[in-house]
Amino acid sequence: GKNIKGIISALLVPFDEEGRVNEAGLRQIIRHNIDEMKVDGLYVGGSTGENFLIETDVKKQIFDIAKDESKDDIHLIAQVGGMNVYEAIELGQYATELGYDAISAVTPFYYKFSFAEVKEYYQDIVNAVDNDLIIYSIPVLTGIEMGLKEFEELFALDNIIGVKFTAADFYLLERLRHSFPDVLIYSGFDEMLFPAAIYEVDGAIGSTYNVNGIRARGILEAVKDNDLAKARQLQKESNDLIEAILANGLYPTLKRLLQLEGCDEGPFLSRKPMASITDEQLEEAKRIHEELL
Ligand code: NAY
Repeated sequence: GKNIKGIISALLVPFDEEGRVNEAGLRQIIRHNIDEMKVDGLYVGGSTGENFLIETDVKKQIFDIAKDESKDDIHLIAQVGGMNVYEAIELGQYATELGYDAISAVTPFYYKFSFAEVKEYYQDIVNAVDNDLIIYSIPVLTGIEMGLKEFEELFALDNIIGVKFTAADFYLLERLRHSFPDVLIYSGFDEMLFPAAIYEVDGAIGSTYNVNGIRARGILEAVKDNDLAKARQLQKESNDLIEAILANGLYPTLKRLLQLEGCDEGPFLSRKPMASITDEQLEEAKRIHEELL
């Protein structure tokens, strides 16, 4: 099996006024993650990458750039899922040929899919793609809730090696960890990394690690060292930051913080219909950068 552990940033993608990828800026963000945040990996094509707003060929372009810039220095996970299973397969095969360590797929959303439909979706992807797959469970955005029994059925499928668990259900997290010691479990809510670490997740995948990766690593290490006071303090500092970022607009603020950290090539806009940053938000981002980062 693969050893994809630790802090994994959900990669942010900067766009220009026409909605095109700002490649130079994207390369800077990738370098910042590797060189400054010391991340163990990147999760490419997640919600954080505004992935559900872009065309298939642009998704491939982003997979290309992330691989080219990071070479073999860190783990790369390609999020390929969505509502179009044929696209998921095409993207999964594409990322696998590029050398991605694993693929990941969100549960299909918008329609209220039954668990049987969700399971077949994963079966179809793993049958067609020669790579390991990490389930992406985020019920707050997808409406797809799965319990222990459903996860057990999915983990029984060949090549499904893990789950990105973006939920505040620590009872389910404990049951999963206990029941599947060999499955890779990633914490998906950055503001809850400390409690997830206590339940011995293998790592964490999240948006704020693009700027807060060092504190996040500190949380994982402090829990491993049984220094709970230190871990709690680092989570408190992280949450002061995350709270302010969420209140100011998650993706625009994270992109602005990256610019203030020196990723300065070209526009760092969001892709429509997501709004780009306003003057007020810019001011607040500056304060956040000075006082909380
Ligand atoms: C991705 O890009 O798909 C993710 O990593 C999702 C994880 C993030 N969840 C959401 C809903 O955005 O990192 C978290 C989240 O941004 C963070 O915890 C702040 O709430």
